[in-house]
Amino acid sequence: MNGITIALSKGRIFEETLPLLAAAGIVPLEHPESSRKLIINTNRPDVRVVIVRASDTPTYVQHGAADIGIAGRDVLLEHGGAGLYQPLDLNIARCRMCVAVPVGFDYQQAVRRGARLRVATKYISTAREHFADKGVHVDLIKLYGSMELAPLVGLADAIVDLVSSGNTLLANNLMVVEELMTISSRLIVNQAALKMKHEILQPLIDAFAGAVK
Ligand code: PRT
Ligand code: MG
Repeated sequence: MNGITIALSKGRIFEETLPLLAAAGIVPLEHPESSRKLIINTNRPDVRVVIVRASDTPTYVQHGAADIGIAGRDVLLEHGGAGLYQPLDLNIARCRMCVAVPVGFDYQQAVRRGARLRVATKYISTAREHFADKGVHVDLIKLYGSMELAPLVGLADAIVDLVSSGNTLLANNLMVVEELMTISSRLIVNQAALKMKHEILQPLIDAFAGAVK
């Protein structure tokens, strides 16, 4: 394609990216929730948007199937970031990555005792590194979603998950016992595309930079 392809996930990232795109003069012609289309044209004939799963965004950009994309720091840490240029923290889709346990579970005591914790998470690499740094022995259990359920049914002692309002933890009688990091979404750019399509991409990156809150 002569123009550029932007990879976005639907939901919070798509919604929070709309104002940034608008600042760059780009308006998608359809909404992914209502149209169900995976390739969405914009008001600019040289710019299109592809709708991908949030955790797949870095893969599309790494392989050049999309020139540019927006992905959470959580997703980028798990992906590793190979082949990606990450020029901007867009400060959108903000949350915190936390360790949470059932209310009443004495996490500090379990850690002090040197007990082997069973931790369920989607974020295996990030969790492994976190507990290794603390010298805590863990058995990591990979899940793809609804981590909050795992401690409630005895699959795990703790979870590593994202928390924004805290309502999901509250509704499931869980509480945060540790914060690993704050999370926001970053602009990611295919390194080859940045050179080949510099004339289209650089003004877009500049417009995004100017619009970041
Ligand atoms: O939903 P899907 O399985 O397709 O993928 P996804 O969950 O990775 O995508 P999406 O669109 O839900 O999230 C995209 C990105 O948004 C993530 O990669 C994060 O960087 C960011 N983000 C910001 C969040 C949240 N806030 C968030 N609260 N991603 C997920 N959550 C979930 C969290 O996992 C937990 O289940 O929301 C729940 C907690 O929310 P509160 O408000 O109850 O605390
Ligand atoms: Mg989700």
